Amino acid sequence: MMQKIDTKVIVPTYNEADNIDELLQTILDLPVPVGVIVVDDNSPDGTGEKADLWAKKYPDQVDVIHRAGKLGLGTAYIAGFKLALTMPHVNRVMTMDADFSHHPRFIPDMITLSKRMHVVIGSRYVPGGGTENCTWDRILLSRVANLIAKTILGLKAMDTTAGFRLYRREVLESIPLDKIFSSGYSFLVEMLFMCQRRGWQIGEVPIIFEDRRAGTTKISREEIFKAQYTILRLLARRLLGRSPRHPSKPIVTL
Ligand SMILES: Nc1nc2c(ncn2[C@@H]2O[C@H](COP(=O)(O)OP(=O)(O)OP(=O)(O)O)[C@@H](O)[C@H]2O)c(=O)[nH]1
Ligand SMILES: [Mg+2]
Repeated sequence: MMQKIDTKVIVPTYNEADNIDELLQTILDLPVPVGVIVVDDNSPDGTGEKADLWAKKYPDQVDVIHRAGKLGLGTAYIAGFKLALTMPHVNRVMTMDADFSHHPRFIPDMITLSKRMHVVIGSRYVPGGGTENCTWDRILLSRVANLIAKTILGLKAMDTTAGFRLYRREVLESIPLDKIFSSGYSFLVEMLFMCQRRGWQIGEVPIIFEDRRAGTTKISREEIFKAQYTILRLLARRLLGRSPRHPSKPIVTL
């Protein structure tokens, strides 16, 4: 009998047709039982239809959410979280990019650490982690965004903008998903901010982040501008808001 799938990986996609088949194959081949929820925003390149074929072939492991158009990374995660939480035996929900920047080979380590930690980050900035083949401007963007999130918002994790994450069910259930303001990339910082304020234990697993294998970037100037706004908004909340519900807990690295 097949092991019950207790981990779902949410993969938001927009024009990832060149990556999606290999990605799903690699995830389903992992030695741990994980399922996938693809959240596709009506990609013009047919990513959604490709994902549908996988869902048809592996109905227990693969689900696809189709949205009408490009509605943003943050809201795609939320749609995936909501579906995952309707599945009773799912007790961990992960997020990762479709472009192999986040390699599925790190998933088992992240699941292992989730036995002790509520939130696990696939992290570039802990010993053993790093980036490969990335251009200097991408590295700089990531470093600056990370430094800002850490200093201005007091986030304690080393990699605060990583989209490769694991949340235990109780974490997602503690967060008012509909009240998250950011719709795009800054969702990641906002989500981590909410996890830390609720006192959830946050751990990091080193990963090597590689530049996307195929396809093109979806980060725009508008996203960067919106992210700056999110940081200011969260800073206001940090300064004016209620104290955290739980005292903060230590960060542990695998
Ligand atoms: N559903 C959905 N997915 C999105 C949207 N924007 C980005 N994505 C997906 O989110 C993931 C991260 O986007 P990327 O463009 O790879 O962003 P990045 O990794 O920061 O930048 P590059 O790798 O340089 O392109 C990828 O799987 C994208 O296909 C969106 O609006 N909707
Ligand atoms: Mg990418």
